[in-house]
Amino acid sequence: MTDFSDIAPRLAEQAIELPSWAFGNSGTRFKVFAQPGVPRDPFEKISDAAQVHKLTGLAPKVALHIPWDKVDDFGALARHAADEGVALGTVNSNTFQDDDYKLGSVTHRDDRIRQKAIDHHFECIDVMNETGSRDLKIWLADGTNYPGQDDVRGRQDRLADSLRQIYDRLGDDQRLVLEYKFFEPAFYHTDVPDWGTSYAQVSALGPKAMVCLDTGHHAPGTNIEFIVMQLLRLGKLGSFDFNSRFYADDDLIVGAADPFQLFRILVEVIRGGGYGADSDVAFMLDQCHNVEDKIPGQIRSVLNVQEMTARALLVDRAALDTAQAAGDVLGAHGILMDAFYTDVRPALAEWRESRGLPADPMRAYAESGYGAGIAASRVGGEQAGWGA
Ligand code: PSV
Ligand code: MN
Ligand code: MN
Repeated sequence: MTDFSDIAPRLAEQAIELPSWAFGNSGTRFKVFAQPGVPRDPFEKISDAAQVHKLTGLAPKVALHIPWDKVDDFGALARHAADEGVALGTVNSNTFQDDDYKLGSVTHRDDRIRQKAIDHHFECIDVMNETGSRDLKIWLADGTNYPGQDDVRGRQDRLADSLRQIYDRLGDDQRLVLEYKFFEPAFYHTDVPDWGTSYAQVSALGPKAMVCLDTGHHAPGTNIEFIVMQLLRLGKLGSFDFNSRFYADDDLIVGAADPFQLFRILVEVIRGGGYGADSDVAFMLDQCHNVEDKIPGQIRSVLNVQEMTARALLVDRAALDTAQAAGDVLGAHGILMDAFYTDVRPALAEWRESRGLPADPMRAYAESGYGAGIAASRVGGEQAGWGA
């Protein structure tokens, strides 16, 4: 099997973007549990996210959500991020918390409402111009609840037209990533339900439009790594939203529900050239920490991705190719499983120490006193946006 020392340099190429909303209060439609010390504004969210990077070296960027993270001066927010040792990343639009969008946003039949949704994306691009962000991430709540409620073909055509207008506003170095989700909040049909629809829409737009794959947005049993392979093969995998699901869009800690699935996904990412400094695929988390502490929840998450990345890098590709070519079914399977079952945690702890990072970032955070400090100094933290 491949030796850890062979893959160590490649681990330094890992960068995982954190969602600003992971640091605010969140919950379900049943209850939002307020936690002491949650950020009172976007500046404090960035400061919390920076702790994750400081202790792991894995999370150099923070994604924003507009209008949740709207500030008067985005240049000042970007400078604050730089002072904290991180940068601002993907800008997420929001067309799902306004009464006007009850029946749709960029797919709406009413030109006024559709234009309002398009204008919101223009505003997001203005923010990107100020923050230096590359990616505009579009997740749409658009869909219907009942067969016959609306003409799904017409909605798809309006979606294409709206995306075209948004795409045409992008700068040369900016991208649009279109996220799909098979249901919720719409329950009969969703306007971008699957990778095929997202792929069809972004392909029509051009090279700066890509697909965003959120691991929690698939039906149970879906072979997500196959989708990863296909999108990489087609050159259209723009970004990941990583999280875990047991049932629906649970937004739990990545790698908690099914570490083997995360491993399989990362094997295909590496196989397809989606990992590392030469790749444009953005690794993001899209999670909420409803009942656990948020900063350590994010630390655990990036460590989980790192552990599975290390195991995926350990796959002996040459031996695997040989076994596959020979039709050695169990041999090939065994080579993959050898890598998966390798406990990389001690080697990763040493690797961290060799780079001046704490061997155990979870423990280092607990001992840092940061959590107690923010609990004492911040009163009246803000709602992250979910479950209000
Ligand atoms: C809603 O499903 C969602 O979780 C999407 O995954 C988005 O990426 C996220 O919200 C933030 O808008
Ligand atoms: Mn998502
Ligand atoms: Mn989601």
